[in-house]
Amino acid sequence: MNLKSHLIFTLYTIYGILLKVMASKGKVRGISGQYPLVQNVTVTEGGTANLTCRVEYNDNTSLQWSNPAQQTLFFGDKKALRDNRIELVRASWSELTISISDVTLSDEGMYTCSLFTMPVRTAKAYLTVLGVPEKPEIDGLTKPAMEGDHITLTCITQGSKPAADLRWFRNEKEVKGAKEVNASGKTFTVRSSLQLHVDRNDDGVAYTCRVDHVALTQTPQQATEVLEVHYAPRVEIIHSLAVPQEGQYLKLECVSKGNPSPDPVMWTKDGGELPDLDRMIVEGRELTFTSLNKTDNGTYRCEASNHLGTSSAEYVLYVYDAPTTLPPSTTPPLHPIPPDPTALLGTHASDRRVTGNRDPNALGQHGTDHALIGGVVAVVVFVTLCLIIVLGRYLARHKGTYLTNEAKGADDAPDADTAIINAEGNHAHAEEKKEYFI
Ligand SMILES: *[C@@H]1O[C@H](CO)[C@@H](O)[C@H](O)[C@H]1NC(C)=O
Ligand SMILES: *[C@@H]1O[C@H](CO)[C@@H](O)[C@H](O)[C@H]1NC(C)=O
Ligand SMILES: *[C@@H]1O[C@H](CO)[C@@H](O)[C@H](O)[C@H]1NC(C)=O
Ligand SMILES: *[C@@H]1O[C@H](CO)[C@@H](O)[C@H](O)[C@H]1NC(C)=O
Ligand SMILES: *[C@@H]1O[C@H](CO)[C@@H](O)[C@H](O)[C@H]1NC(C)=O
Ligand SMILES: CC(=O)N[C@H]1CO[C@H](CO)[C@@H](O)[C@@H]1O
Repeated sequence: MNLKSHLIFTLYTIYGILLKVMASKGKVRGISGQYPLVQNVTVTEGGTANLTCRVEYNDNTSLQWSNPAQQTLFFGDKKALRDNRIELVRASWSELTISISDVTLSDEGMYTCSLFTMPVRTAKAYLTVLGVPEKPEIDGLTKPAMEGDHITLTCITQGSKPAADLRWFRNEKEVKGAKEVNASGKTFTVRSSLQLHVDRNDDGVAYTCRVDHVALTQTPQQATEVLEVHYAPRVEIIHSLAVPQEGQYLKLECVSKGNPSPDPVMWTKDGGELPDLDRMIVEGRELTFTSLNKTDNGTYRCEASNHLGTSSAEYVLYVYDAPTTLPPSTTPPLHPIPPDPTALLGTHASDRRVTGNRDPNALGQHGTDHALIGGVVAVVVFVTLCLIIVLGRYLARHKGTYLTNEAKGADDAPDADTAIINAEGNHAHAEEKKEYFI
């Protein structure tokens, strides 16, 4: 054996191995790539579904689509089933795509793509059809409802697949309902109920039932009902003056709420008819006094009713002296309720702030007046203390003139006393005491 023949043998061996490898590679590739590939499809009822079958490496072997009932739909580019909804989209050596339009729930199922190699290779694609929920309906509303009624609103939507979700909104704000799902054939009937104990606050309130579902991409389906609630009236009197004085103009308004609206309202004085219709004018819900007279004091009552009931409100009028006779501090207090000038000024100030207060004498406002007086008193006390300190220092420096200063101090004493008495909080008493001191 020589080297040459050895070399040639080796080369041939390597060449042979390479050929084998290349051949096997080609073979593996051809077999492994030659199978159909499909994907599951989801489509909304009434829509169009595309079924695509692909083969990566194909030696012109035919492809076929068949339906869940094993009927052949397309064999290559040849239509096999008479159904106008089924059409060919694309047929090539590597792809077979068909489309089903106007899809119904009965089209749902497993579709098969077959590649006619030996043996036949198949791939299965599941076509899911979504059922579109119908527009919801609200049941159980009594119109009008009476205050205190227990009512159950029920919202129903049919035809959803999968089962839809129902949500309730009370004037846009979500409230919780009780959901119940019932299967009917391939679709679902969904029910949601809302129990209400109706009161006057529900009058005019909108209850909306909304359907949430995958098949509703843009506009959600919804239904809305507006509650009408009948309730007995409730009245109150609003007055234009906190401290009515003789000669003034006074307006009393009978504000009534009720459904149906209670109309008209009735005014009485001390349980009888209004005595002086020249000065007491009734217009709609208002009673106006053109010029108050002391003889007008008494209890005024307004009453309103509808078929559900009657309600009334009362206002006690006490006419004070005219403001022109506003007495100076010299007037001695004669009445049990003295027309004290400071008290009058105080209530006047609060009058402007609380026009429309229900309390005729505005007693509730005394708190703020006390706070004001307290503040003033605090300032006075502070200033007085400062003066005492300054005075004390002054006295300490000028010990020589101590006696005369003591006399001066005695002079100042009543002022400081009154200031302290003021601090106690009773102005009228302070003034009385001042009078006694003098
Ligand atoms: C189906 O395929 C056709 C052609 O490729 C395309 O125009 C259509 O939009 C497809 N439809 C769907 C639902 O994918
Ligand atoms: C498939 O068939 C067509 C003619 O029908 C031919 O032109 C093409 O080369 C073939 N392809 C393969 C991969 O055999
Ligand atoms: C396709 O749908 C079927 C049936 O619902 C399921 O078993 C399979 O896993 C799905 N395949 C893919 C790729 O989602
Ligand atoms: C389905 O609805 C019927 C009446 O419509 C009812 O009697 C039944 O209880 C419901 N079933 C379920 C499971 O909710
Ligand atoms: C109040 O009425 C009485 C009798 O009706 C009358 O004499 C008097 O002048 C009236 N006072 C005012 C301020 O109108
Ligand atoms: C109802 C009421 O307050 N009546 C009074 C009206 O005023 C006179 C005196 O001006 C009183 O005697 C009444 O009691």
